[in-house]
Amino acid sequence: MTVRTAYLGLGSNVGDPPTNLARAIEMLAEKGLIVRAVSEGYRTQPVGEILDQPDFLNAVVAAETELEPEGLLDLCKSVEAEMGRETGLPRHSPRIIDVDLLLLGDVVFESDRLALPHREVATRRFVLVPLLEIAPDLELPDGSPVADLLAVLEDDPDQAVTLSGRLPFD
Ligand code: PH2
Ligand code: MG
Ligand code: MG
Repeated sequence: MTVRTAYLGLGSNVGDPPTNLARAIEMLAEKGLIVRAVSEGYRTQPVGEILDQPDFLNAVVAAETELEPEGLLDLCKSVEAEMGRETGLPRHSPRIIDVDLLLLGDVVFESDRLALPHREVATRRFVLVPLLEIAPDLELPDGSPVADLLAVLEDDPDQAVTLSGRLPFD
């Protein structure tokens, strides 16, 4: 078995987002992930297909795991389901919790359920800012620096990302 570092992107804009993110991270650990780093929370403007919805709280977690891509995706989805995330809504609807698998070591993977690296890594400030906070020297599987992706997006006025502070862990 290979131990890899996974980077997970978390987001919430329903209920109490700081509590929701903290609870999701606790559940990831309860389900066996070894959590190594948690970014601060960032308040972010909605991006994507539904812009008229509350701001999100986003964060990124680094965790070690021996799981392969689909198994780790199942674990992330089980956290969403157990936290009561509604299913069957239109894409990009408001949600109590979203747990996205961004990167898993240097794995490049594609199935009908999952792509690694996650496609949002390259284009979303709400992913890149917290990711680079906890892993400033991170590289994509092709060896390109993740920091270079943010430099390209730095000036996008429709993707405001504001530091919100530490998440409420016990
Ligand atoms: N997630 C989406 C769509 N849009 N916007 C922000 N700011 N943060 C998110 O986590 C987010 C989003 C789909 O998962
Ligand atoms: Mg998402
Ligand atoms: Mg998702």
